[in-house]
Amino acid sequence: MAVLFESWVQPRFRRGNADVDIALKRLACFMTQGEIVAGCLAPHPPHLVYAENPPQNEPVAEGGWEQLRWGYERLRESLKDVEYDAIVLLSPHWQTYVGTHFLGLPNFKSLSVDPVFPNLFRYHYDLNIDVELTSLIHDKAADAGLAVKLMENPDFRVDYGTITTGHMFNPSWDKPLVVISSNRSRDYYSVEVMQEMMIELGKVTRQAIKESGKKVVVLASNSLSHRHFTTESAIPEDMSKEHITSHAMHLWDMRMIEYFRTGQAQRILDEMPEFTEQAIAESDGGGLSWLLSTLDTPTYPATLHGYGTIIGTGNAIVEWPERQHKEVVE
Ligand code: 2X7
Ligand code: FE2
Repeated sequence: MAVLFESWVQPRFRRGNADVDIALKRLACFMTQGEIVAGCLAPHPPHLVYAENPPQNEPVAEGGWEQLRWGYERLRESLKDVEYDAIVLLSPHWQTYVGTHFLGLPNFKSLSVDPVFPNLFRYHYDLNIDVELTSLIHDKAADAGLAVKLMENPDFRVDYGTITTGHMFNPSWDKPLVVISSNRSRDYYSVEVMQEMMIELGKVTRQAIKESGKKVVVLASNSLSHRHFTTESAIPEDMSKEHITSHAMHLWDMRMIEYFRTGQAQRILDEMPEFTEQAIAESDGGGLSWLLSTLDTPTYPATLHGYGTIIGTGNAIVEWPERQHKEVVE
């Protein structure tokens, strides 16, 4: 398309001027290149959906976890006037041990039940997939030497991490998704190996989005510190029982948030092994490393929309407004 645009416009305006030539090339690229409009950390404890009482979820709650739900409200508000075509999401609860998988059919519809909290989350979902963008990312990842697979079983049950983040980010479900599994390379190898693979996956995701010509939001669906309480209170939404599991977990969460808010993504990547191991963090699924890589390791400050604990785990809702930090295309 860029080539077509250039061939149409050049004879009309060019007149042998090199500056005009370069300007036209840039314009042609901007017209056709896809972009990431925002990258977000968008955690998925099912408690958030439970507390919202949407019609799709069977259990009924008396509210709860408002700090985080208001955080999601602020994130949605921040993006309400931003145009985009698709949401690309990596969930740590779709766990694949041989490579990275992608939902590969146009639609998935069924009931998603949280195996640990079936009392809170029984959600009837009906979600659409951007198969074109999925295939582009999948093929690029394969070309880069990553093990990948398209999930084309129509009866496949989508995990609650994908559904919760999908619902809290966009309750109307009116945008197609690209859903990426969490390759458990951390379990077989180490945080370092996992992160190397996720950084590569992030790079090819960014490249594929640019080539697609689409505007996209990328979401890493994970908590920060991830040590749960071992028992649930009689009323799950009783907020007098909710707090971080330990001071050490709090310190790790605040350290990560400080890096988010001061544009220190490289430091997060550098400290990922210690963070993941000491805070039992849900970054073990690779989502956070992948997200930062899709954003080209940002040096600008992210916006913290909310922080709160859920059954003792630490959760931050964070937005990197990538649309305000576009690189100049040569
Ligand atoms: O998946 C989760 C989670 N990440 C954190 C807290 C509670 C439940 O589920
Ligand atoms: Fe989780």
